[in-house]
Amino acid sequence: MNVATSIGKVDYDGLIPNNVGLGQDERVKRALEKWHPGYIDWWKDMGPDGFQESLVYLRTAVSVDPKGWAKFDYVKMPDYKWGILLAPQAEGRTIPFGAHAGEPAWQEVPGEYRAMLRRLIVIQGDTEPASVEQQRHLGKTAPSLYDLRNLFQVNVEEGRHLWAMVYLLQKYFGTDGREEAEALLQRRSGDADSPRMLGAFNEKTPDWLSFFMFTYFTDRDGKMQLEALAQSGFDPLSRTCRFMLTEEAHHMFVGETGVTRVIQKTCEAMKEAGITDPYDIARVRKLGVIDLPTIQKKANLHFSLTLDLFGNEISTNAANAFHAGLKGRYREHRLDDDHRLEHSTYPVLRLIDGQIRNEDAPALSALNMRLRDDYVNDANVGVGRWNKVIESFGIPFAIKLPHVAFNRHIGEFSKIHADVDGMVLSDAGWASKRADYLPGDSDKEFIESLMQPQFEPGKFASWIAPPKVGIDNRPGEFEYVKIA
Ligand code: BYC
Repeated sequence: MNVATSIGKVDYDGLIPNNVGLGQDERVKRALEKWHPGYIDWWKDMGPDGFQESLVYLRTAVSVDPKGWAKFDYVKMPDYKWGILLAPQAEGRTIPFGAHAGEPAWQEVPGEYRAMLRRLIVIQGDTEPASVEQQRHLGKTAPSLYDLRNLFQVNVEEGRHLWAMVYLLQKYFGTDGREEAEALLQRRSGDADSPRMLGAFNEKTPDWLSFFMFTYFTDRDGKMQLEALAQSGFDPLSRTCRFMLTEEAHHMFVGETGVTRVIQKTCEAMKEAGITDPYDIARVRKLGVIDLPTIQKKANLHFSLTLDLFGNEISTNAANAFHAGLKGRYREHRLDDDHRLEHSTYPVLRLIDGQIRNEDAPALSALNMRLRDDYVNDANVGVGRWNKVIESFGIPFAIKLPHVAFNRHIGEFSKIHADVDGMVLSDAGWASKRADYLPGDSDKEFIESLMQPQFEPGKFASWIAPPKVGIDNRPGEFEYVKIA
């Protein structure tokens, strides 16, 4: 049997479902089995708070066939089958970019790039448990069983994505890979001594609107970074990321439709009450829905936090990773250039003499920016769909993504304050306007007051509309979580 056909088959019998032939790889199998109890301990300590005995209607990946890879059933979360699944190996695949473009893709770690590759895998791995930690308390205030189930689906799949990275560390990086795998279970989101590696993953996800914004904006960074890593010349990483992207799509769906449903409910309530001014915030809030300006503030916050995840505007790390053939561009294969970029430039927004201006930079150094630009375009598509909902109610309001210089903590613009249109502000100017742009204490208190659980099948909290269709086509009153 050739590798390409055997790889589609998932071995479900052992402790760790997989399509990587773990049964024949005693060393890695033992390493993962040793790591497993620590993972379960982490899940119980830092995964969803409560609900561990509840039966949750979850999808589990049972194949990597794009037409039918998931099976839906009731599962207790700690019994979820966190498997290791790689997309099928493409026969004859070559390295798509960089100095090694055109050479056969690596099946083993290229020695000269070992440290760089390990760092990329560790950073990617670190975000997965971090997001579960950030969301662990949300179950208690879920606006419906449908949403509760979606939260848990996202959580178990982020857990599986951790497994995906840990597999690569254990299989390809020996002792230091094992140490990194352990450390991934030790760091904690927001911990003063041992925080998660990237800024946005140490922030709080305090309420469900934040959860939807996070899955819309931050999971979309996940999509972009995974797309870039899916191009990797290191074939096992490419194949791992390609399958992760299949799951990631649902997470962004949860975010996009979540925000849509919040907007829908607000607009419906405003219409019913005859409120036409979206800035009549006190009256809108009395209806038990979230006013549109507050939704905009949450979008400003989560979008700007997520932009920080693209790193510095000018990055030698990014240039080196591309040159080495480890991390490509978004949809590298569709781009029509030499895929080496040694002589090309790319326009980058920079801070020049206190002004925000475009400047051409060497394309290799500007790769973080290129990915960020692709991200902003992608993020704008769903925002357009949110605005269609508002428009359909005739309410004069549109959600708008803030300027990339707004509220930044990494890169060029971390040195300045800018408003949502990219106008540079003095410290005093920022201090006086901040509350217009970002959620303040009273916004947080109001949202928190709405976060009351609604666990009756088919019912929804006051501030969110039901979804258009159920998960796995289940009817409205379906009991997505049997709470124990
Ligand atoms: N916070 O050269 P630079 C996801 C550090 S999300 C803290 O510009 P580079 C998910 C940087 O590490 C996707 N530190 O960095 C979503 C470097 O430090 P060293 C996650 C930061 O490497 C939702 C220094 O500053 N995957 O999957 O070009 C739920 C110089 O920076 C930050 C990846 O990110 C920051 N934000 O770019 C669940 C892919 N930014 O090495 C999951 C892998 C930069 O000098 N990671 N620094 O000590 C990468 O490709 C890159 O490391 C980054 C940074 C894009 C993150």
